[in-house]
Amino acid sequence: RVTDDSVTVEAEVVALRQAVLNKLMYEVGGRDERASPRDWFLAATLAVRDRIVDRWRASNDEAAAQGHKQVCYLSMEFLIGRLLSDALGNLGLTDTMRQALDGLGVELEETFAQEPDAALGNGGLGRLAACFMESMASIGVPAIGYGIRYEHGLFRQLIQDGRQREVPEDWLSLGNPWEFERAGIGYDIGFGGYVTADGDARMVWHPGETVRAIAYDTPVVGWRGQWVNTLRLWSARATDPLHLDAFNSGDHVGAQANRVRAEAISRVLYPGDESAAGQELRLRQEYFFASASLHDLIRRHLRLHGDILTLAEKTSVQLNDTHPAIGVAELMRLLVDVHGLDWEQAWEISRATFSYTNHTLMPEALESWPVPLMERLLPRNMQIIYLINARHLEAARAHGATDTQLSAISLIDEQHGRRVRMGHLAFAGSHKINGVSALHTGLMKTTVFAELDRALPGRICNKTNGITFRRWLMRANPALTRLIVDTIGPRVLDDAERLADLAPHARDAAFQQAFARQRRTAKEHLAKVVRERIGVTLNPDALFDVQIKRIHEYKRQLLNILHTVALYNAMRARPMAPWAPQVKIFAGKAAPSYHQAKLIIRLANDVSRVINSDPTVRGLLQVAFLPNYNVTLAESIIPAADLSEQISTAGLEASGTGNMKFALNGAITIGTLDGANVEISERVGLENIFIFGLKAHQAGPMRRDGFDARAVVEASPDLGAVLDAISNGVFSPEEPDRYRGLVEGLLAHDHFLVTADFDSYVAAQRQVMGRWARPVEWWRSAVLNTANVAWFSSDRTIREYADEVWDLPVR
Ligand code: DL6
Repeated sequence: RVTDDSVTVEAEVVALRQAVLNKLMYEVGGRDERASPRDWFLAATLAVRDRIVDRWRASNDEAAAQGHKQVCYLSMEFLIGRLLSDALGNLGLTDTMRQALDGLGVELEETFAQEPDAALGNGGLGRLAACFMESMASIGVPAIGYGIRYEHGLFRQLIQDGRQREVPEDWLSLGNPWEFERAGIGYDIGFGGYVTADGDARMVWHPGETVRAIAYDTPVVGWRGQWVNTLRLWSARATDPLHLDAFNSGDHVGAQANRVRAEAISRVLYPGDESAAGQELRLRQEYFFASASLHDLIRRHLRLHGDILTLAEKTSVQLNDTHPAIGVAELMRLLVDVHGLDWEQAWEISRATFSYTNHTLMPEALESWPVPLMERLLPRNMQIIYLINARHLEAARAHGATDTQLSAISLIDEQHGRRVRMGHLAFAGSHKINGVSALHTGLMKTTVFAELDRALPGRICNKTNGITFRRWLMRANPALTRLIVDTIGPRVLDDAERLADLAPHARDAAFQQAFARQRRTAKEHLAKVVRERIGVTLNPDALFDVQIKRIHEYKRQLLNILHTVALYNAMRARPMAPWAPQVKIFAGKAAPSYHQAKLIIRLANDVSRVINSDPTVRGLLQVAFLPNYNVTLAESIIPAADLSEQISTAGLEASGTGNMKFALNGAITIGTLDGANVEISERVGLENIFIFGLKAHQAGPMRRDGFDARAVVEASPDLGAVLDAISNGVFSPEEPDRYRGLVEGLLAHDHFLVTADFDSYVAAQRQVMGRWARPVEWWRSAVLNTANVAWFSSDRTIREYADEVWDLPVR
């Protein structure tokens, strides 16, 4: 039997090697003796893609034959990262490919490293969409993810003189071997123009401009390759690309103006929206992809089921945040104006089809569009929004709503120059609205959506986020995965709940040592990455304290920096005390126009420069800010982290998903009771997490009413000393006033309660070091984190959506 297996494995290796060579020769056009690493990556990917295509087809055929309901996941962002190792892992072909390439003198890891990190998203929301796509394929939910094929994803971050500089990211510049261009699948999307009523009072929109949406499909292969879904991204093309007359008469640039304008839609993720033109482009992007996706899903539905009236029975459309919310008005337009349904019928189908996920309650992040812009760009959609609103307000009035309540639930905000509230539109047009953690969902009901919840009760539900363990444990941390499988058996690979079987091993000295050894190896690997990137040599025996995420004031990287400075002061004051070595690691990008966040990046870099070059703390404290945080970098950092910083102002982080990735990999969290930290603490136990700070019900009123930050600082000498040092230029001697404004701002309006939580945070950090000094306790807690977070698998989250939101049986 052993012989049979080895023969089969060898045959697979030979077959895959031949497939790679064929791809290299016939598709990449290279010769093996001269092929570059990039050529090998292309050839390997194309060979793997072939193995996915048959299953892809089979999944599509089966879904069609069985008449399965399909989920359409509409998201402006899919932060998918690299795909080759994911696909090989899910197909069970990693070792086969390794051997196939070995025989050609090519290294698998180097081949992986050639793949650009597809950053078609900013952060949590986009990464969640990617995890969900993988989970839907893994548990066999027929799904299509719809988004935009941005030519330039999230900018590449350079750190120059301690400052963030943005340069364009270029993931498509050398081609994308994963995608299939579907030249035959395209829709003309209209903008502008005017609306007329034809004879029988049907409305006809005459757009002033049309842009063609062309589909590009990427297969998303699930665990063990059993099901394959599609990620369909739209690219914009001009319907009228060249004005030949203008070109021939010498205006070579002007002749292409249409093309440039049309193609700008899929040029960049998040065009700067400080200018009116930038805002308009963003709205064009939203409508472009929502409309193209709805055209596409209706076409599919009619092809398979023939009757538009059954749309909601066969299709669920999930709106990932408000970015695709214009789809609510667009589906009504298509049903009423194009397919001739009456309003009530169309509204019922539409509401049964849509559901909406909210990812933030921060007022500045709640999308709204000026009515005049909507009227100009999408005149028919704007009419429809008014009609939806009129009925919506009328129904509430009939149920006794007061004027104040009506103005709170109106789809039009009249207070800020008449704007369409996209969250309200999504809410009114969906049968289910979900938050992404229990705390966040509770806050939705009591804050932003309180009146809507009263007017349209029973729609809000919670779906706590999750992460795919295939990527964030098995692929990112193969050594820990091996240890887990060796300890509790391979069933855990298919059933995350089995992780609980690790709990009895948490006290086992041998297991703890193996766990710690694995961590040590991951830290050595990260130290190498850090040395290569920023030239700092980290001490792998130190505690690695990590905060990696978008830079935002509410996420409070500043609090972490203040603690770093406090620690630095304390170490300098008593250098001979028995300090355990610590490394503070930061990474994250700031939005290009977010000046305060960029200043925080600069401060982290200035602090790092001063501390890393101070001989008094050499070997005790190091600080590293790693540039260009992305999914790939996260995969190197997370397995190496001892301490996971989840320290947002309570009530402001909707969920977080980094917190889950760290806990799964055995890092211990230091965090506030915010977002999913609350549920993590319930599962891992309060003794295995370091919770500090104000709770949401305390922080909310303090933020609203203000508090005396100066008094807080006066009562905390350590904090006072830290702020003085920063304010007086200790970390910016070349420009001593660089951070004076930042500190003064903190004292005048500490909106994110940094000073208020400082002492409590420092006390929690002290507890961390106390536990670190007792390794048996530390590793016990670490193991119990891994053992107790199975519930945060995105497979569980997707099952909940399937069951409670999409009404879709999971096979
Ligand atoms: O739900 C995914 C993710 C949450 O985990 C984060 O807590 C939340 O900040 C993030 N939100 C966004 C941007 N929201 N908007 N708009 O990425 O969503």
